[in-house]
Amino acid sequence: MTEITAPKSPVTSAEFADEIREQLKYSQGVTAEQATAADVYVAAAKAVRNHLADAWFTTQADTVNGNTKAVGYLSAEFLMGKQLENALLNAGLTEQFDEAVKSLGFQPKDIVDAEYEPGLGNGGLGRLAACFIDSLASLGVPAFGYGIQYKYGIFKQKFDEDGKQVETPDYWLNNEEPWGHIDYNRDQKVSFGGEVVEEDGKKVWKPAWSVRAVPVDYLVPGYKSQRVNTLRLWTAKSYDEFDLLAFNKSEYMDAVKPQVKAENISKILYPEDSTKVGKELRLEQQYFFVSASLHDAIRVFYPGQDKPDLTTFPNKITFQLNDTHPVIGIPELMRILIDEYGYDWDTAWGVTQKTFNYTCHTLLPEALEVWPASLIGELLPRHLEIIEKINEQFEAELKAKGVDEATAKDMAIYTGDSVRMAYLATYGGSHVNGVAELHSQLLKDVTLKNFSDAYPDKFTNVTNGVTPRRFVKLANPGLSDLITEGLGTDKWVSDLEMLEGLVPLAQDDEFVKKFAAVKAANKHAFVGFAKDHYGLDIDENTMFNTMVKRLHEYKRQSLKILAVISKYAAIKNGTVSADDILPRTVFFGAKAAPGYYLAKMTIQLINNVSKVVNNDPDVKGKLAVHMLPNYNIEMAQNLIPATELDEQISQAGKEASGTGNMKFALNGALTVGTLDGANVEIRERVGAENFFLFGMTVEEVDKLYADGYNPAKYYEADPRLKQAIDLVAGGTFSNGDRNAYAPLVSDWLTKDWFMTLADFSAYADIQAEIEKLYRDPLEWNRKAVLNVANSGFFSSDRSIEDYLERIWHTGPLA
Ligand code: C3B
Repeated sequence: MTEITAPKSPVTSAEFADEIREQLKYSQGVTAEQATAADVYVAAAKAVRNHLADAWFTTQADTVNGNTKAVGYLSAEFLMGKQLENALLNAGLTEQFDEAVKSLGFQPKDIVDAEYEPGLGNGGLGRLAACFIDSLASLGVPAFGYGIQYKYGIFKQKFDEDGKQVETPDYWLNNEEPWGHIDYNRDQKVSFGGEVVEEDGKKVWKPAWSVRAVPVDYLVPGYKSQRVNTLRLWTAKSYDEFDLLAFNKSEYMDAVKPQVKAENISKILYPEDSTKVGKELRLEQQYFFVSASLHDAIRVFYPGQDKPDLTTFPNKITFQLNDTHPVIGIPELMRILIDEYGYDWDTAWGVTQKTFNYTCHTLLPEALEVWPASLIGELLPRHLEIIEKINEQFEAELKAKGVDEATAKDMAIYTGDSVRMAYLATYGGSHVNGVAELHSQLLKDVTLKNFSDAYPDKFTNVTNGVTPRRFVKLANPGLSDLITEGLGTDKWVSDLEMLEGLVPLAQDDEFVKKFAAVKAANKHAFVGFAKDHYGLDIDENTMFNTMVKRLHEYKRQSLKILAVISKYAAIKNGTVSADDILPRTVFFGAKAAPGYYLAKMTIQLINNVSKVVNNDPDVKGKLAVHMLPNYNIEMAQNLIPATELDEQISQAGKEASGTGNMKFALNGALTVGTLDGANVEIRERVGAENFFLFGMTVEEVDKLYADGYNPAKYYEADPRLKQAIDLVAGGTFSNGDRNAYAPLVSDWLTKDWFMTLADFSAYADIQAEIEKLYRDPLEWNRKAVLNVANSGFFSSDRSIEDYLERIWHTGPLA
């Protein structure tokens, strides 16, 4: 084992300034005098990267030569956020950087802001992957993140004059991107199409076309672990850059066709999230990154070996399938073992099943991917054969277990028409986990019930977590300092359960007041951020109430906006006296999938409610509503620390976990929420008296569906709800146009699949309780401190520890 060497530091700030100058001169081609903030950002990024290089090489060597099994996290999304501050923190260079850039005539904040945020993920699932690789590195566990370096990430969101969402492409690679290192010499060939023939009694796949998968390596530095792991994102290149023959005939467009076809594979991130998509290109993407990653792992762990002993593969690395997106990896590893290395079926199956584990992130049946068999057959004919054979073996196994025929049919991986990827993952791997206690239970009881009956030992839970480095230490320096002061140490940053030590301080009024001052300062800072970024004027002497997440019906942004409308009407009509009105600013942030009609209409409604409310002199100073455009990690880092009341109001049984809820609690916001996903565990830990619970439970929801749900009944029963819906239907938020929101209104009144109307009264009622508490700042902030103190469990370090123990059976490098 190589000795662990510290990153190349410490350096003084003067030395670091010299390193930046050197990068400017030799890499950027500008002098320090000519340099702009954008130049200094790139130069500083490269300088930090150099400091991490030695630890990166050491970690790689130890990963390969040591005998600690590594983790391969296969994920179609990694929503990393900006890198510079995080890299500086983990390299121990934050102070040197601050001084160095000042000596070069810049403000540190301007340099950090010059970074363009990569948007290589949709939402929770992609951000979770980013938190997990941070925690793996911080715990010193050897790990690779494997994914795709999309040329265009999640779209940039703007709003037009009518308040409609407009999507524009995210040109994130338009400027120099200093973090990723493209490694042309470690490429992989990935093939598609063609046919399977028999040669000498063996199946041989003759693909029709291939693309070149080139890795782009990102360093993943651990916090105080001296370890630097690798995030390897594949980019697709063509083998035939140019068809000269076609070009000579001056058919230029034809000449570049193969290149375009190949490069299309890594061109764009699908912007759908938890909704149904089934597109050929998406399957191409999935196979592309998974095939390249599996081959890469073999290259890494058996260097230079023509005939490696791949029966040891599961001892070298365990692969986590992040949702169904990488599940094609199961037949791919079978194919590699059988076709490329000559193993028999049973040996290959043993290795494959030991290698993979599957995390399910949803409860919506439509979000579990199902591929048409015809599509797989066309694109990956050999894989379809293997899947058929896996299914045959599976059927025989079920029969031997005594599972009846009807049940076995329901469980089919391959139905003849289609392939159910969640079922393939469940059978083809060792473990299946949900992402919160409730979610894992519902997977066993409902979504994957038959599988859990047949294979009870496979199922387990790992509750999600978030990294305290980015979401507390970096996002909330004021609170971080206060925590460190309160605990007398900053060790909590890598041992978040230490926050419990703050519990007694919640009874210390002086400490609570200091906490309140930090929150006020964060609100003040956010007012500045909102002015700079959105041109908004926000009154910081109002309660900051936030709902940020993807726009989805089940998350029920509708419930929030209807309550806001109802509040607006009450103020306008004088049903509440001026003294009883608690001034609030409501922030929404949400992207809707471009093809998701009702979600986009909800955004439009929120924008137009915002216009009406914010321009109405009658409610000025009492209520303001803002739909902030382009919710992303940067906004989260600024808005979450400033928030006092957080909304987690999904229909019970629909949000697998949620991770925003954890970030808010850790930053001292109180939550109003349903008993859904990780809310349940947050409430358990922070205490029922420090959480605003409302709404139906999973059992009540099920019963109401079973009894027959009629939303109109609720509309008639609660005058506040009736009034709010009538205002929308009557054109108050559409310049008198009564048709503008007709589809939304009709959905509420006749369908309302996620029972927004049924939960409205409880939600509106609890507002009084919330406002009463808020009027007592000391008590409010005491509860907020208790939220912080009791949320240490929700560190992604703890999630990773759980994966290590329950699923991966490995640990840190020695
Ligand atoms: C999300 C779920 O919707 C969240 O409840 C959960 O916290 C995160 O995953 C992380 O586990 N999710 C997502 O962002 N995209 C999907 N396709 C499926 C689930």
